[in-house]
Amino acid sequence: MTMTMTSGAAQRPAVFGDVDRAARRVLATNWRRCATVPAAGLYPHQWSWDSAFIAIGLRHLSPVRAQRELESLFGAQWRDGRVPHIVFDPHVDPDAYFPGPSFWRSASAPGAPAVPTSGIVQPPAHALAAWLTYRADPAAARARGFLPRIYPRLVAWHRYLTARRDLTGAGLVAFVHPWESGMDNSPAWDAPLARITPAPTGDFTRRDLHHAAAAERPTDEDYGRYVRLARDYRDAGYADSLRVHAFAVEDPLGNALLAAGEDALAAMATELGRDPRPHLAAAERLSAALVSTLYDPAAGMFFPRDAHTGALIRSGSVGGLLPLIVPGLPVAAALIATARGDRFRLGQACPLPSYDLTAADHDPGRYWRGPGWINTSWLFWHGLRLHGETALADDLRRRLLERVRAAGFREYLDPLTGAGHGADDFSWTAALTLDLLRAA
Ligand code: 2M8
Repeated sequence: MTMTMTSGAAQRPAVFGDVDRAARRVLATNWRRCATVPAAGLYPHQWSWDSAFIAIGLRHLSPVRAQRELESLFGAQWRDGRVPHIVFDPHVDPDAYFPGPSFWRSASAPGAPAVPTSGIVQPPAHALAAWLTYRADPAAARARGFLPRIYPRLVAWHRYLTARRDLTGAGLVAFVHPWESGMDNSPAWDAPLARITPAPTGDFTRRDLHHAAAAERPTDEDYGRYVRLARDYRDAGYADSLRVHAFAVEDPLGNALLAAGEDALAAMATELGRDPRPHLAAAERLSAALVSTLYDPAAGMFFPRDAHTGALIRSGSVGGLLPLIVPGLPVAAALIATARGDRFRLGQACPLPSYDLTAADHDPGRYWRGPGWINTSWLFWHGLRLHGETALADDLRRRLLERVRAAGFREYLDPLTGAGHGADDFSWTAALTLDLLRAA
């Protein structure tokens, strides 16, 4: 078990006391009964991988609340094991967010929970988050039976992904919608998306533009394609096959989170007196498949693979560096060298840009096409520590905290100037800041 823990002795420089207080306030304000919304106006429901990152920060404030954050998400798990990317809050106006419950129609899907949800998924950051949450206060977790409750649900979630989403037989999981990757409008998806005919703009009403500037969000054309793909999946009864999914990509970050998650499940199994070996074997299989299928030695990074064509999509997304979170990854040194090079400028650009700084279409203010995000930088920081790169990790942590102190808890930042973009008081920015402030 090689996982690095991020909890432990508080080392909060006094100078960041205000940041700490403000981060706590954001998480308190964004808490709704049993879960945290990513941002009050723009994202008024519970999002899947947001909750994982939020739990990683919440565990320092209230381990029980962090457990509840994950439990409420897994309370909406479908019978086939999928964890929906959005769990809708029935107390919120159904038209506050598009696409809402009436679009996804989960109530008529087989095996969906009573609460309305979407039908797609997001990257599996949950096992890692659950293990870190458990470690924050094992006694409180044991008193609530947290692991016995969450472990089988996490196992079912990973089983859904490995059994239903290995669309090419390569032993890797495919995302079937850009929203599933969490990096919605990444340039990496431009080529596979170009094959999709956008739904006409008259078919839907965007709500995101009520809360954020159009120049910082996906275009209408992107949205039209998102709508088309989600509608086709829904109309196929959320069945998984290459025939249904016109868009299908094997994504480095998603598969890396799954591998790291299997490692976390192994630790949980040991804690529960079960056999950890199947999880360790799964982690090794995933790690080997990642390297043999998605790693490009010439580029020194991973690329997604189009499941329809079998070709790598050679686009410099930060996701291609994030397999660094996989314990024992044999190409860690090459990833770190790439991060320090011109494309990502680790040590200068901060947060790590979501997309290659040298690319002609790098856009420092538009969502996942250039800006830096705290969650992906947190993952890289976690990976640096895992691979013993303490000095680089400490430097990244210090730079991230300085950026947040200057810009506030913004959704994303210009990686060169530090200017904030997107939503304010964004939950995972606040939560992961709290975690960085408490890193031992
Ligand atoms: C963004 O995605 C949603 C759709 O899921 C949207 O644009 O409306 C992404 O940044 C995603 O990674 C994130 O989980 C979500 C909520 O913060 O917002």
